[in-house]
Amino acid sequence: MIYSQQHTLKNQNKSDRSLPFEDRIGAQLPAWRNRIKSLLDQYGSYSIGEVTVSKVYGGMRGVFALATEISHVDPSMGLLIRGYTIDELLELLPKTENTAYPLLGGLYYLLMVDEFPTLEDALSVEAMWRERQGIPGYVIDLLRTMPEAAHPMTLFSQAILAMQPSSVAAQAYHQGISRYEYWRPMLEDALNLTANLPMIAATIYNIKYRDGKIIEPDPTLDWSANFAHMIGKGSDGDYKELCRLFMTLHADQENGNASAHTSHLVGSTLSDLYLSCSAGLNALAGPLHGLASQETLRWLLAVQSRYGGLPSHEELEQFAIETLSEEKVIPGYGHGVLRRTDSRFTAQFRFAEHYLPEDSLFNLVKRVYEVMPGVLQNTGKINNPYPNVDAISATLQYYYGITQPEFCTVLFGTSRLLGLSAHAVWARALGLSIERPRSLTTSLVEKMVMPTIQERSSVSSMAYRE
Ligand code: NMX
Ligand code: MLT
Repeated sequence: MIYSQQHTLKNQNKSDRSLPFEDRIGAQLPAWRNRIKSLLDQYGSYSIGEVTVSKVYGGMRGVFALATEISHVDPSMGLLIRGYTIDELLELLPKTENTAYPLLGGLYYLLMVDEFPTLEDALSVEAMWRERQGIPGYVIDLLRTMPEAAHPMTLFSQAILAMQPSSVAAQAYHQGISRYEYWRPMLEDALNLTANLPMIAATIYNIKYRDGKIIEPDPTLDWSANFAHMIGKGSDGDYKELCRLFMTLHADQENGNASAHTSHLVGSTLSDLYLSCSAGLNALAGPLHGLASQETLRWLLAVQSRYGGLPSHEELEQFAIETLSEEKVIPGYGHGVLRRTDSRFTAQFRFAEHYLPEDSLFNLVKRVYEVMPGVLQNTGKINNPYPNVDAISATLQYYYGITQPEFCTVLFGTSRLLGLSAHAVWARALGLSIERPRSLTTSLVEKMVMPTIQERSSVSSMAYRE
């Protein structure tokens, strides 16, 4: 335990354990609202960063523009969920007997309630999910009508959008609920939606790659392992462990990454959770974001096919240089915030060393890790030449028979919606504002940075006129 030593498990008894799940969140809100209000009252006009011209044109990289209590990405420590590192989460989150990886019910409890879960808490979330299982038949019919060429991420986003008519929050809003109470029906939607994510993912998999038959969830299995069961892999104990690990690692990544930010933006208009989560998935489906897991696997398979096995270091370097010379990115490498190897990569690497040390694709992943940082460093422009979560995730899935590269992002999204839904509930609980930054034309930017003093002040006042 490194980071969270100061507060490890101390908040395990923060709220009254006899309170229902919703009230454990509700009990914390007055203090949170006061804390943020007094911060704004006293320090609202303090600057905590600078917006430069390169940041405006450079995807707002490095601009602190969002606040969330749920998670934070530290450039060297990596992801911290409620202050806990990936390794701490893997070690400390509750597990059931004979499993080495966490129950996702426990992680969702931590994301939502901000208290470190006991086994009982984790099991209570798993039980709430179990009670809410079931996707409407018309959603399955809709997925079946889609053409074979439809990407599984398109189906995933569509399925969630199609479930929107059942939004409890949308209905409550139309009946006139207070803005400050809106988080309660949002939480209801969050539980209903997240309960069904493994089933939605498995249904997509079964329609696209198996015989189309739907397998009902097994009530004796946990949320992650049920995905394995519903795609016909229920008897593969090691794959169920991988599902638990995968779902733990991909569940959240603060609020500024493209899918979280998209989902947050949509939710800030008071759109319901189905609308904002579907939008978030559309951002995750981009190759610079979650689709990189698919792209990595395709890249690794192309290397294998070129060299008929494990290439030498020199061959691999050559292949990478070719990819770069075609003005493509090396998928699975680089990051907008991290400046070290992603802790989520390392956790999956450890799993592979234990469960599939001889696998040829894993050995290629290893070799890429030896070669790629140097190659990328030599480009002279990359800020982080190390692997991210996607550099290995699809390789592990492939080993267990998920051989369709494009499906891996659906698994990423299945897990990530746990985080996005928790952010959405808390954003409404804290009454965060609708997002509405300003934009400028290049002429205005030029005038702002290259004018005489007199011109500059008139342009600034024009640009900032409300
Ligand atoms: N391969 C080739 N070039 C790269 C790579 C890479 N893996 N990563 C960054 N660069 C380039 C980048 O395109 C930019 O070039 P230019 O100035 O010509 O536009 C330059 O290096 C500086 O970029 P950075 O500031 O290091 O990275 P940035 O924050 O802009 O982008 C990523 C972050 C993740 C989008 C970028 O590293 C990338 O495209 N990686 C490959 C795709 C990938 O693995 N994405 C998954 C990220 C994790 N996830 O799951 O979402
Ligand atoms: C993520 O997990 O969302 C990725 O690492 C992307 C990011 O953080 O920018």
